[in-house]
Amino acid sequence: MSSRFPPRRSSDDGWNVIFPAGFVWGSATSAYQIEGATGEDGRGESIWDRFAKTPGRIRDGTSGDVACDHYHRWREDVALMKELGHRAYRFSVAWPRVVPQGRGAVNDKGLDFYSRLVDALLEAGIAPYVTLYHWDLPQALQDEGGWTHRATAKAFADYAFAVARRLGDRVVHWITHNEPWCASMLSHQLGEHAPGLRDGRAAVEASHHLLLSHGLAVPAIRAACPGAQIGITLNLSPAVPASSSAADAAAARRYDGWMNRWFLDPVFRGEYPADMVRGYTRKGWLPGDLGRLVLPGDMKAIAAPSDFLGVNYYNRAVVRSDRVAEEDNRPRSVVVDPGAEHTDIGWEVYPEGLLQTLLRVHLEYRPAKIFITENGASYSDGPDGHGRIADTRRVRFLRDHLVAAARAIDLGVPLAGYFAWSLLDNYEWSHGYAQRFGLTWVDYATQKRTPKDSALYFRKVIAENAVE
Ligand code: IFM
Repeated sequence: MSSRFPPRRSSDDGWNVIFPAGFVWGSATSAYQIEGATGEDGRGESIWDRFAKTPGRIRDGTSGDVACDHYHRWREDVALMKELGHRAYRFSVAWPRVVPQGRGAVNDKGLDFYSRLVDALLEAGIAPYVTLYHWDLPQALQDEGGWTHRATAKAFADYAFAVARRLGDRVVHWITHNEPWCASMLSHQLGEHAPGLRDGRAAVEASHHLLLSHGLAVPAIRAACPGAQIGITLNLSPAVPASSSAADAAAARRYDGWMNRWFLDPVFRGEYPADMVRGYTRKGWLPGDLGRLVLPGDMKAIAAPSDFLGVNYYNRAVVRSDRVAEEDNRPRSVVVDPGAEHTDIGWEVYPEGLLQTLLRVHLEYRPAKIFITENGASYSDGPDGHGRIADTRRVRFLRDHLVAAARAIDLGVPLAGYFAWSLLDNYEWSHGYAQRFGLTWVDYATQKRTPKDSALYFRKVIAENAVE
C-alpha cells in the first residue's frame, strides 16, 4: 500500500499537509491557571491556594489569586477564541468552586459560572471539552489525606456526577483527569506540585486512587449524561536510553514504566505493569500484599471502557542510569544532542516524539480515538514597539508538531483533534508567571490580551484544515 504522506493538494499557496474533514481544532486552559477569583461566590480553598502561599514553593512567589482574571473576563475570552477561529475549547472545572468542601453541599453559584461559559461557547460555535480535575483538590479533602485516601475517589465520582448533571445537556466531551502522573508522582514523590510531599509510597497510593476515581467517574458521568464521550488525559513522553549500554536501556524502561505504562496499562489493560509492581514493592512504595491497596473490582473499574484517550505531549526523556535514578525513579533526563533547540522552560523541542507517542499508544493500547489535548511551548517573546508579538519559534513549534500529527494520522492513528496549550499566557504552577505558553499575550498589569503571531498562524491552520 502506498503511503499517503505527506498528504498534498495542488495549491499554489503552499498549504499542503491536510487534516481529515471534521478534525477538531481548539486550545486548552485550566481553572487555577486562568480563573483568579479564588475567594468569590462561595469557592472553597484548594490545595493549590495553600501550596502557592507556602513560602519557597513557587519560584516567583506568586499565586493564582488573580491569574488571567478569566472568572470576570470569560465573555471577552470566548470572543477572543471566536476571533481566532477556534472550534473547540478545553477548560477545567474547579472542584472547590462546585463542591467547596470536596463532598456534600454543591455550590450552585460555581456551577452557574460554568453553565454560562458553556452557553457562550456554544453560541460562538465552539464545542466545550470539560476536564473535571486539573489538580485543584479541595483542601478539606487534603486534610483527610487527599489522594492517598481511598474515600477521595468516591468524592470525585460524586462531584463528577454533579457537574455532568448540570452541564450534560450541552457538553458532550468529558475528560476525567488531566495528567494523573503530575497529580501523583510530581506532587507526592517529587514534591514539586501541591500538596508537595516527598514520599514514594504516598505517590503510588495517590496514583491508584486517581485512576480508581477515573473508573468510578466514567459510569457516574454516563448516568447523568447518556450521550457523553469520556476519556482521561495522560502526559506521555517517549523514554530513550542515553547510550547503547544495558544499564541505560534498563533505566529508560523504568522511566517509561513510571511515567507512561503505570497509567496506560491499568486504563487499557486493567493491570499494573508487573516490572513496576515488583520495583515499587521492593522500594516499599507498594505494600507487600498488593490487596491492601488494590481492592477486588478496582482494576475492572479503572479499565471501564472509555471513548477516547487525551494525550498531552511536550518532550521526550533521554535517560541515563545512575544510582539515585534507580532508587527513586527520578528522571535523569540528559542532553544528548547539544545542538537541539530548547524552549524557555528548558524542554527539548522534539516533534518526532509526538509521532512516536501516538504510534506507540495506537499500536500497543488501541484507544478508540485520540485527541492531543495539550501541546505547546514556553517562549517569552513579548510585544515589539508596535505591539506585535512575533513568536516565530512558537509558530515553528506548532507547525512541526502538526506535521508529526498529520503523519500519525496517515499511518493509521485515530487522531481526532488538537488542542494548543494554551489559549492565554497563564499561571505556570511552580514557575509562577515567568513561563508563557500562550497563543495570546497577557499583560498581567492590565489584563489586556494580544494575540501573538502564533495565534494568527493557528487561525490560518484551522481555516485551511491544513499546515503549510
Ligand atoms: O501548564 C501545564 C498544564 O497545566 C498541564 N500540562 C503541561 C502544561 C505546561 O507545563
